[in-house]
Amino acid sequence: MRIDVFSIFPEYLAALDLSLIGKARQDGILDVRVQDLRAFTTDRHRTVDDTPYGGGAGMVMKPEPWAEALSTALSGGTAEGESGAGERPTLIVPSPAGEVFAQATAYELAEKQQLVFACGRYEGIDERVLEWAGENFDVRPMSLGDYVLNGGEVAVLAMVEAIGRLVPGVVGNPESLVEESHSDGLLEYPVYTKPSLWRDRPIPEVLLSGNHAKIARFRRDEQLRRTAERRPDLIAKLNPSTLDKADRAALEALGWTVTAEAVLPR
Ligand code: JB8
Repeated sequence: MRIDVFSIFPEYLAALDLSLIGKARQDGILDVRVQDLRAFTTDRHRTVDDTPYGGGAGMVMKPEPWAEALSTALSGGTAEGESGAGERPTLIVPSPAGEVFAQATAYELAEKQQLVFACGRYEGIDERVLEWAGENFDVRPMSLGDYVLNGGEVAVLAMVEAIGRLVPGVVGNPESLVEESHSDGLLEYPVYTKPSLWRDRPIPEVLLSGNHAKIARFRRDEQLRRTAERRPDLIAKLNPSTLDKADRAALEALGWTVTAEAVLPR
């Protein structure tokens, strides 16, 4: 997978040299290209911003450097070539006004040949850049959640990590991708390691029983319990057909009603 990132703070993206994603780059699985947006300016002061039409606080990113920068992402090669035979690259624009980036989004984007990330700063990028880019890219304004960052860089770090780890070969043991939070619509169960007694705190006894069915049931009940406690919105989204008899009993005990159609608070 090719990943292009444009930012006026390319040093922010240095974290992509590290850990799992850094290793995948070394191994040639991820082709990550970070570029400084200011390299695409033509004036003495390398200007990337200007005042907003219509007035208001702050500055807006000028369209011209963005057009020059994004054009370079349309050449330079992918595994599939660049003849127009393959799919359009996806242009992800971090924005508090974007669609929410979720695990399902990460799975969807992990299938793409090329992702391009445009990191805005100030009050954002001139809207015409997104309209113009639509001629050559599948444009996706994206938000990590309902809070405001100072720019797109931190959001890109999060999205590249969430997507990159789903690309085949990036995570050494792909089984570790199966049993994790959100993959079945529930939060993960709690985990413990040695020592079995630590500062007067034992681990749950069932985990020492060797009874694998009982351990699986304990873990599933813990997933349901903490999801109901912390993320009732996720419980309400469960498909009742994915719930077995013990799941239903656990949810009823937690104050939920399970019908054939839905899971509802009682
Ligand atoms: C200027 O909160 B965010 C976000 C905030 C931003 C820009 C991009 C993303 C650009 N402020 O996701």
